[in-house]
Amino acid sequence: TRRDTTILLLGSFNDYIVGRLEQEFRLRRIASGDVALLDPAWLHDVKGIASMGRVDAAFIDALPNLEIIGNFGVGYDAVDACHAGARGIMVTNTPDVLTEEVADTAIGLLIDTVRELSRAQAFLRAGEWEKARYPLSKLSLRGRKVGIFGLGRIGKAIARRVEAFGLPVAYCNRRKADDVAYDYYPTLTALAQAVDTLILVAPGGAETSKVVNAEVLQALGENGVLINIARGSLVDEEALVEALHKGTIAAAGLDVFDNEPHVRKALLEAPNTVLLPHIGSASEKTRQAMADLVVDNLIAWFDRGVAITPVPETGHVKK
Ligand code: 8YV
Repeated sequence: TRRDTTILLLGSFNDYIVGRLEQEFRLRRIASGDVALLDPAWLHDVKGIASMGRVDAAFIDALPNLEIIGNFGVGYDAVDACHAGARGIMVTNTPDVLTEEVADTAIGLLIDTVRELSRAQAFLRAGEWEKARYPLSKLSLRGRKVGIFGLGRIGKAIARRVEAFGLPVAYCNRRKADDVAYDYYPTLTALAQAVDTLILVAPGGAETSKVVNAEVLQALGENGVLINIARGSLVDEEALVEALHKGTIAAAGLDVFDNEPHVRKALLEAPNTVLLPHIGSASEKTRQAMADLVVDNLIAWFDRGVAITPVPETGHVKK
């Protein structure tokens, strides 16, 4: 029966998902997708994975009876979905349930970066207001043109918010979207040239690795603001640090980093930045909805032989 099916939990999940999984399955837990952590006594029992971290080809191959990997998050660049697909293993992610939350965070980060809300609060708390007024912010949202790199579900939710702010939107995407009227640019450099505010919402992985390089930052220009709520891997962080120091761009707001949770010192010390610890989807409400979708995918798979939200690379996989 399903309650005798072994699910392997990878990473530090919250109590809610652990509780739900314990109710529905037999659970094994390890800290990460490291083959050395697998116990030969039970690795043959593992039929499903619920994961918050890396699941590479070697790890997939080390589990002979694996059928499904449920990724906690809409971005699944940490899972080798192509390899899973080739091996007939299903991969699911958590789309839709976090779309509006992440879009809210992106807008909050944008406003904070441009109008210096966090820095102004630090000024007040340090008692500085008693002595002087907070300096006028050099930047404003007014008059900006916003470019969105990656016009998927979250990109569109951000675009709708930006439109409501009265700002024009342009985008770059693998293909032109036919359900929006925003200006389309086929390359990131062309988009950066056309706008002064660039919001990154594209998936991580090899295709987008370090696409925001010195050339793109140069194209964004001295009034430029970079916002990243996607993956740190999209940005050449060394080039970004240099661009911030030199004034090649004006400011950056980052929720994601190349080597999380480690944030490179040069970035912590760079001027005009707002840095957040990857909290885009991190409300109790949204994280619970994501957890439910991970568990519901596993239940659907073992009860009915179907996944609710399969990723495209494994859309063909049958139980
Ligand atoms: C992560 C995210 O899932 O959905 C995504 O792609 O980046 C987040 O919601 C979360 O940080 C847990 O790894």
